[in-house]
Amino acid sequence: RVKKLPKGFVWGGATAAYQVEGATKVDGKGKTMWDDYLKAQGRFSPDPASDFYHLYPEDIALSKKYGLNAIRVSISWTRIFPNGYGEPVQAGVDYYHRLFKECLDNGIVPYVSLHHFDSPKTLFDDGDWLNRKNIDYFVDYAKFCFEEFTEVKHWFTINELISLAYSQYIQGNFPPSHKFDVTSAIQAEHNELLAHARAVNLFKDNGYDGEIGLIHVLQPVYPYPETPENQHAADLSDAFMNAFLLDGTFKGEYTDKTMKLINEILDANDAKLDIEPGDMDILKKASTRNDYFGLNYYQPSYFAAYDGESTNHFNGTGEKGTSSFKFKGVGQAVKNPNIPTTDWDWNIYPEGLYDILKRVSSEYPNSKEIFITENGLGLKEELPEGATQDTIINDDKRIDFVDQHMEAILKARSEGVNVNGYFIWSLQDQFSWANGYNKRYGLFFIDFATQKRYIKKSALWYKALADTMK
Ligand code: BGP
Repeated sequence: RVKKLPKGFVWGGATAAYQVEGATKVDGKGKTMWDDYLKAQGRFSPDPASDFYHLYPEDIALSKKYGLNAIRVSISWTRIFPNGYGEPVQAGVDYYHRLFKECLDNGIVPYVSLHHFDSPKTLFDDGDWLNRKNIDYFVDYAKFCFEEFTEVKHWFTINELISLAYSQYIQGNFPPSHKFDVTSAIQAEHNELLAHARAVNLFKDNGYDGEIGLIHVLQPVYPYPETPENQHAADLSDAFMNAFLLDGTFKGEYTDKTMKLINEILDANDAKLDIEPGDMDILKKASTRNDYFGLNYYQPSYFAAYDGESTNHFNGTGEKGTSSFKFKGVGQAVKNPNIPTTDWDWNIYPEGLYDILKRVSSEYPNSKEIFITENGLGLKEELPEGATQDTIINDDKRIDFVDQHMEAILKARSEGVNVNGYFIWSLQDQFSWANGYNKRYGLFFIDFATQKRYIKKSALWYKALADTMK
């Protein structure tokens, strides 16, 4: 379907430190909020993950070979500051310099996030983003990175503020596993926005060389079936999942329209949001200073009205049809029978990406330039019997998925949306926070037992499209 990439298109693969690095106990690294949590849960371990800490040269060589020109990585805060603050650990600093050098030497531009779901354990125990002290520590850590890693020219502050807040305090599938704690969720969102805004203001005030933005995952919410009541449920969910964060980031205010919906949710849940004097000035100042916007897109949701108590089941095993989500004062997620879903009940709807791109570009012009920083398809995949290093693993479904989403992106682009890059989630197979090792997304297959890399057919497809830019 997609025949050609625009010249100069950023064509990358995405990773996150904790999902790929492994080596969680070496070189003075401090614990994140995940280490003890995963151990107690006993389902899977963050070691060795994709052993990227040691094998990054292999993955970067593959990236080069298969036509990528960029990579998303994140810095693990606790490799540098084991407790989140204090003296930096040289071994951690050195590792990231080596990694960035390897990328640059191979023509792979690193796009670097400072925070991808891996809060330091000490700060997590002290309230994480709910504790405003955390914001100060984050800004100190950001400042250190901006001044130390001057070879990095493309920064993102925080990855997916909503997923973190929502998974920690609503869905309950990230530590500390609270369910429907609406006060904490909305407060965490606001505080993370502040942390982002302060880091951007610092970056611009100090005139560091490079560009900066943040990453939101956006999930358009459609009513199903289309009735006025269901439309209202969809609007409420949209305010909570998308509009609140987009407003805070690119308008520097929560608009009346958004706050009316948010207040309806807060009232229904006896919840409150605490905005301190000066907060909105910080957001306002940063709102025009982002150089670009990282947009992650996987799926839309379909919502219907609901007036009972909150309950949910998170499908973290890939047993199709087991998820449910009913949120008091918002609505319930429903299945649209016309929309295919994955084994993890994620809706497949490429047009949703087109819709959300058009919306961001018209409603949030301060987003300036957009990169799709994650998009991809999680599948259960196995190494075929008797596979050798030459075996190509067939993932036609993934190719079809990415192709359709690229088509949506290029259509939006042809209509004037300033979208200039795409990072597939994920570069190589890695572990999934709440799903473990059987939900694979990579262009490159990893046999986690041997750490051998194998090529998937999608990598060949990726390369063929890369060649159209030549
Ligand atoms: C995003 C995260 C990634 C990644 C991806 C896939 O929310 O930024 O870290 O995990 O989603 O999600 P999952 O692993 O739950 O399938």
